[in-house]
Amino acid sequence: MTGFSLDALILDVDGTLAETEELHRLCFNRAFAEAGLPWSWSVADYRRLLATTGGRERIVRFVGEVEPERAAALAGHEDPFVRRLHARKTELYAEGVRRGEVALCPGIAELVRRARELGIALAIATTTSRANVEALLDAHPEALPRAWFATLVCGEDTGRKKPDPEVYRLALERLGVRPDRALAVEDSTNGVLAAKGAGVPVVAIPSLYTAGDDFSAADRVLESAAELVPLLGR
Ligand code: XBP
Ligand code: MG
Repeated sequence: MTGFSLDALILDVDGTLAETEELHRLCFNRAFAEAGLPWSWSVADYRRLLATTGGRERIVRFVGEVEPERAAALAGHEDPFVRRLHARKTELYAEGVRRGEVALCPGIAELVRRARELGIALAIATTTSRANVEALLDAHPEALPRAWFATLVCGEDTGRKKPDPEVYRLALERLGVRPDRALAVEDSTNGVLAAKGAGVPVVAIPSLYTAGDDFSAADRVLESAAELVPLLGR
């Protein structure tokens, strides 16, 4: 199998570094319950809602589906009620991550170490909140040392979330790397489209929640990050 010659490896977080979405789902539900809301997302609900990237955007979409009158009174995902709910969800999620409730995906530690050995720059490109990324790196200091990442581009850093390519354009700009000298690793259709939209080749590795996604735009589909390790080169 032909390998990849690259200067930078740009990694997605949710579903790529770790199987995080189940904890996200549980924490959305806990935040709803604490606020006295009668909402609870099942696995099937969450799989469908994941098509909307960004937690606050996801809440607004859901309110529009179940309580259109309440949704009409909201100022979109910037609404203070949505912000408060999401801030509580983020707090609960980060606590769970710091307690070690999410494991890294198979092969991720080896992939990051190999990139480092080869002098390939590392970056994060995610729609999730910065606090969530920092909690994950803090929880896995040996596999994912913060200092190894040249930049973390997170949900707060862009105006438009994936599948918009803005997060990848910003990562490339901060890295000072041409798109064709980078490689993205993504687990979802939205992530693949974001990378390709910025001209970055992408390897898709489906996760628990994205196994049924359309990966036809990806340059390669692999089963785990471990398969990518021997394909890396400069
Ligand atoms: C991840 C997301 C995020 C997370 C929740 O997408 O869409 O919204 O589900 O995080 P990707 P927040 O893996 O493509 O970056 O609640 O902080 O948004
Ligand atoms: Mg993802």
